Amino acid sequence: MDTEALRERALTSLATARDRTTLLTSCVDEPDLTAQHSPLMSPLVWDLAHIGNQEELWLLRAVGGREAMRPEIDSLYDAFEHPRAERPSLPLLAPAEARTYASEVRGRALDLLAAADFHSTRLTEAGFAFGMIAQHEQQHDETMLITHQLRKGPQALTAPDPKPAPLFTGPAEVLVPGGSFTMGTSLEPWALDNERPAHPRKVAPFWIDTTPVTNAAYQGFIEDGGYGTERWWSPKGWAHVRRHAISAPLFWRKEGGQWLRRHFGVTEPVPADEPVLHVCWYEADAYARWAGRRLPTEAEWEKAARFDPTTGRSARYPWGDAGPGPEHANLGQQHLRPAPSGSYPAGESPLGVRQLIGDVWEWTASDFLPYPGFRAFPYREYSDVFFGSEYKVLRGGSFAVDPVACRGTFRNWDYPIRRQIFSGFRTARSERD
Ligand code: AVJ
Ligand code: FE
Repeated sequence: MDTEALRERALTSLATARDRTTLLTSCVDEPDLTAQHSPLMSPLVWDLAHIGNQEELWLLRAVGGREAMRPEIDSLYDAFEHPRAERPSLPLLAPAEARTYASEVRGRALDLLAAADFHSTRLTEAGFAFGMIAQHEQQHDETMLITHQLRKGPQALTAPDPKPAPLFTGPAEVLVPGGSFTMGTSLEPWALDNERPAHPRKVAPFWIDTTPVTNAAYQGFIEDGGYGTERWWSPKGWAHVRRHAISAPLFWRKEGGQWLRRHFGVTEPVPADEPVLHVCWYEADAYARWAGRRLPTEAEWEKAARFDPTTGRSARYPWGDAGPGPEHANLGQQHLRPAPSGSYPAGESPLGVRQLIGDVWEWTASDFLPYPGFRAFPYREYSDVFFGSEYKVLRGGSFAVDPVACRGTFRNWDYPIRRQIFSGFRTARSERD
């Protein structure tokens, strides 16, 4: 993309993010914005001002060289100074002030964008800082959508359901050839530090599910006594589900022999053909073992998503290099749920794997680790401080992820106990098993 196309993309990406932020923070009343709906989450009004504060830090101050607008609020919105559970007791900006602050920052950021030199520094090269800030806002929009899902009370958000897709009748799994492929990227202009650099990675041949594991399949595990059978679980997973008496995905309950779930304020029968949602890594890992399979490694997932055996190269997305359209993937909160497993034929990979992008984040077997040659940029607190064995990698994005923050190389991570996130999974097996 040339400079003016990137500038245009930055402008529309920032505007799309702000429209979504506005939607998520205007569909509930003021007490709902300042309340903490779960100790796992910030009050929505914290996310709102934090979005503005990060934009001020990176665009106005780092790129523009401006003075702090309100230096006294920086520490309130520093995610590392105050854990989420503490945030409601801070002297946060009230909703109206937070909105004004974020929109003043935005006005100045757009002035900068119009004049920014996209070649002068690493931060502005190809518009990176603007793309990073649009992705940051969209990531917090997903976080706010999780807060909405956790919130008690009547439905505040609506969206049309995904179009019903013809029943998927293809094979249940596909064989991905072994050998080296290119993992990560050095070319994608707005790829974040942990996706870089591109490097060769060798993977042994493996089979991977063509579609994400469905609620119906997951119910098979439950009805077979999966939650009560120690041998399906890792030792830590077993201890966790015992200790917290976990016996189904988050938000599920059984009533009169039927599984129901609470979904954005509405109780509904668990939809049999949708990808399972709101499971933790331990549950995904146990299900896979019960099914005689395992979770794919992160490298396997990326090879399945990007490797084209006819060209031998890694594409940006499963369907090729073109950006996601509504025919490819369920992204951007266009719908408030994943589409049935087997949807999006136009988004399948060259080997025929479906829904790798969008619908549900997919747990992988892998810890969150840096690629060889990793360099923290522009700040260590984005990725670097999280590397290690505490976090598991999720790939592919959910229905709540905007296209600007989603690609075949994009990496997400969370604790293996987390399940308020829009997480599901698919399974794999080694060729020789
Ligand atoms: C990449 C989703 C794990 O929300 O903690 C937002 C993204 N980083 N602000 C998170 C992020 C800083 C991050 N995740
Ligand atoms: Fe943040």
